[in-house]
Amino acid sequence: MLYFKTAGESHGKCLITIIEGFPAGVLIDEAFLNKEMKRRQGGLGRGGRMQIEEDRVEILSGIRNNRSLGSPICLMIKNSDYKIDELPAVTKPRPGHADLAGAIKYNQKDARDILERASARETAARVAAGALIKILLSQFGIEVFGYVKGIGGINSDKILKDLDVGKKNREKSKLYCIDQDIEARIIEKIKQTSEKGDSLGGIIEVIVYGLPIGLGNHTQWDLKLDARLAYALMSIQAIKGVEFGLGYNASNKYGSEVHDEIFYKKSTKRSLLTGGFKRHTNNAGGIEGGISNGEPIVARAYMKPIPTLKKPLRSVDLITKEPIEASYERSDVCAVPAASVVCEGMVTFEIARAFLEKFGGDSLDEVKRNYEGYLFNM
Ligand code: EPS
Repeated sequence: MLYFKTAGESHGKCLITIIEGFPAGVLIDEAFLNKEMKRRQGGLGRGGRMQIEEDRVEILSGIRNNRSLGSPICLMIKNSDYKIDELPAVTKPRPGHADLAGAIKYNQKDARDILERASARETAARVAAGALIKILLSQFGIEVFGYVKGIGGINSDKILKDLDVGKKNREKSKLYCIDQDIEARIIEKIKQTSEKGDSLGGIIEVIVYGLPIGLGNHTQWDLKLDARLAYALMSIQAIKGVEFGLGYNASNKYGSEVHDEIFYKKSTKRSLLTGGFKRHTNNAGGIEGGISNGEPIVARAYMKPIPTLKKPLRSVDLITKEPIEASYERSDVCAVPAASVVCEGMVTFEIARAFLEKFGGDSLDEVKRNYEGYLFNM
């Protein structure tokens, strides 16, 4: 079974990712891994830490001569800002962060022991895993594309129709948006928010292209693909909600307005994936009954504003129990663009997990045989 775990603290020596269940024989492009790491470091609104770091992946195991061995893959990202033992205690918990709940749970008076691991720095390790797994999915024509749909309430209603155009627009954008019409307003809002010492959240959309009908499973609650993707996305720091397709909005409409009618046309390349069945709308976001239905999967994650505020909120000192302002060191004003790369990585992982459950094998060739045997040869 495909799985990964991460280890490492924000200001510790390094971050580690161990990936298990990755098939043998996949050619790994190290430069691609580092390109993805760089993307996570970017985007307008990031704070001082990203000027210190240059996140690079070092492959410690599981790959030989650029090919996966089928054994556990260990990836390491060194922290330039390695100073964990010298850092001062944090006794002024930040509302919205893990500081208070974690300190109480672990019986600590210093929330540093909690925040070092709770920090979104950990997402660098997830992006490394996601990048590696993207290479595997690309062997099957599956692409995962994440972008920023909105920040601070300025949201795009543009629907992505052409992936290549989307990629070009995202590449040009400081915010990883695909809609230039909202960019200037968001940039201004980030500037004003920074001056006010505040922070901003936003909305991220992740779309998965090229999936066949049949990933996930309706037979058990924890096998449903939408539930699993929601879990993967909700596990990301600061993500507070997830929806698919029409999402929350479906609850306000008639059934006849929501459900995607079924049509049939065999001929296109897509028939291989769907057996010729197709939809003209995708309100379901590519999943029905917990199973992929052959349409692109469209997931949206809602991110809250980062809790570390230059103009801090009220808090209580963990030791004196006196009222005090929450702690502030430095922070991002807005990390939504970076989080879009993390969302992409987590969706990639969960899709690949479901893919390998259905078509898995020890080597890439075996997975390919299993997959090709399933496709609708029309
Ligand atoms: C992050 C590194 C952190 C923060 C941010 C994400 O670095 P530092 O705490 O040294 O400034 O910039 O973490 C948080 C938003 C958080 O709440 O902990 C990174 O690498 O992405």
